[in-house]
Amino acid sequence: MATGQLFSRTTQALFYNYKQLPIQRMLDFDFLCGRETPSVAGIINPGSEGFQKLFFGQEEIAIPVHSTIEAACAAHLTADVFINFASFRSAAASSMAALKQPTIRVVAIIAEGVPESDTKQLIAYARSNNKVVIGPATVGGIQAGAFKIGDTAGTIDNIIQCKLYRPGSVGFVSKSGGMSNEMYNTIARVTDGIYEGIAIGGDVFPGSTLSDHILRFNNIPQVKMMVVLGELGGRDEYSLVEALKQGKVNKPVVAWVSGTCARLFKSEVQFGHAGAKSGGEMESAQAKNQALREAGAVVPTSYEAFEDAIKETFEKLVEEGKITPVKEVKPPQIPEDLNTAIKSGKVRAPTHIISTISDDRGEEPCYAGVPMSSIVEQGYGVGDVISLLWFKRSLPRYCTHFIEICIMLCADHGPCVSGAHNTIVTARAGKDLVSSLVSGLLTIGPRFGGAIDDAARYFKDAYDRGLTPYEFVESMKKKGIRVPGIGHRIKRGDNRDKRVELLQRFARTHFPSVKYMEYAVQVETYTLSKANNLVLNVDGAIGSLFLDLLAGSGMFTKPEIDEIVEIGYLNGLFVLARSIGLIGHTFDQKRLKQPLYRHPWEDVLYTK
Ligand code: Q5B
Repeated sequence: MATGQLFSRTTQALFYNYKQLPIQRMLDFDFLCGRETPSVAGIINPGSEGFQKLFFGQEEIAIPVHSTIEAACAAHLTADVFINFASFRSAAASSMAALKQPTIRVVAIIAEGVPESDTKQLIAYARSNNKVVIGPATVGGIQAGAFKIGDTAGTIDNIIQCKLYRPGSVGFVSKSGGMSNEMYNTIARVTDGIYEGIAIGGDVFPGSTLSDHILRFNNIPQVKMMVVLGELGGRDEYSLVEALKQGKVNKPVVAWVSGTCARLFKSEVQFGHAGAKSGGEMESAQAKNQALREAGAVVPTSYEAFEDAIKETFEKLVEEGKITPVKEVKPPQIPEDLNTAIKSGKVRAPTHIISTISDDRGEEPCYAGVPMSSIVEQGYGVGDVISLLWFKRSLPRYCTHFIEICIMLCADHGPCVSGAHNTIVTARAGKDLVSSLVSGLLTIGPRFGGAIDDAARYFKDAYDRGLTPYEFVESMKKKGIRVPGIGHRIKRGDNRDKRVELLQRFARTHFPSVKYMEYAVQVETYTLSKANNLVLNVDGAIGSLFLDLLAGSGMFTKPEIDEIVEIGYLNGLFVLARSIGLIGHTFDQKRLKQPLYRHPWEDVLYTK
């Protein structure tokens, strides 16, 4: 890099603390300038690692995220600028850590309020190690068409207006970041634009000074003239006065120190920046302007005349042939963010998900249009919530009560059933709640608990087609299919399942019709005549009774019932219910501190 140059079109930075907007603005600026590589090589987000997706033009790129400065520097050896978006509390420590990295050359500190003693240490370390600090309390800086720090120069529209996407001939340095935006605009209007602009920050002790940058600009061949915007307070401008007097600056300098109005106040005034306060006479804007004027800088009589002074200086350099104004180039258009474009009504985008059961966008979530507050205030139960979220309607109380009974009766059936056994073994293997739960749930299927849907399908089909129980069971036998909902490992004709009896009793009392259930009972009578274990089981009872609920409640059309049966909603009742028990078994095992389960050899038939 040429002497004096801080940045180039290949400069890459490490960005400390993930701030989506300034990083995206840097990348948008890169795209506008036609950079080939993104100017942000990596992000340091203490405590997290991975990648952050951002846009580079139209493409999405993944920028590595590192948890420490050391790791980031080791991973990105050519990234020599450190942009520090840490808070004022941690900015000094992280800046010092960055300065100590051999790969880091420039540190920009954005935070305002960094303790002055800390800043002094940073300055001392940077100077003795030939490094540059910009800030604290700065927006940063920009090399037009090459590299931009964070939010410098504001929005893309402003950057385009200020022609910062390509280099001009003016080196600009100011204390204020806000005013630098204003000046980029002014300079773009009356010259061929900025080559480089730096806001040194408004603290009493800036990491680098106005004169540091002016002397640097003086060494950059592309910079033909310099513009300085100082402010009252402090003595920084006098080092520039000295440099001018000593002939260290041989390019025209147009300068203005703002804050001349301070004299209108009777007492000392503190302006926005920590360093901008009317101190003694030497620190006044008037005195500094006069000193700069006497040292050879072009200093207008007022801020209003600043623009003309810049214009005249530029035009003179053009006349003298010292500046050949740069040719205008048309910057590429930055693709607009989808969200912004949608908000402004410019584009429409297809959604990727369609959902009809709940909505969490309003003041309170709604289940099938019913707000949470109504659910609570009107005393809805789990059955009502299920009817809203599964069936998208409020079912009559006897229906939701029936659903709740199903949930309660199927919540558990002891530790020996397939699901509970799996859960217990998993919990004893030291696995967590979710693993233990799902290992039990995964056993639910055609033999265990998951026969409700098939029971409903086959009973409905047989009943609707008018098959006698004999014809139905025998046709199933011919097809080699066990009748879903029939048979149990421990229940028998003379030891019926109490749960089945309870469900039947409830339905006979409350349901308008129990025709499917009665059909299932007739099927059971027939199967029991074949074998004593072929009872109507809990799956068969729920399957057939749910058909009665669907058909008898008057809440569902025939096609809706067909769809519910076809899709298979009803195993959901067993899954939901048994989750309660499986969770209980997990806690039970953990509470009992049960060791790893190993099945006993004696219980295995080893054979060849
Ligand atoms: N046979 C449930 O069988 C079971 C037959 C059949 C025609 C049938 C069996 C079956 C259909 C699926 C079903 C839900 C596997 C059950 C539940 C939840 C639970 C569990 C708990 C809880 C039991 C002996 C003879 C054989 C078979 C014949 C059996 N079932 N014929 N249709 N449905 N049912 N599942 O006792 O001639 O000797 O070859 O698949 O509805 O899971 O508490 O434990 O809450 O946790 O092992 O209640 O019925 O009888 O296989 O030795 O068969 O009966 O063909 O005839 P078993 P197997 P054959 S409720």
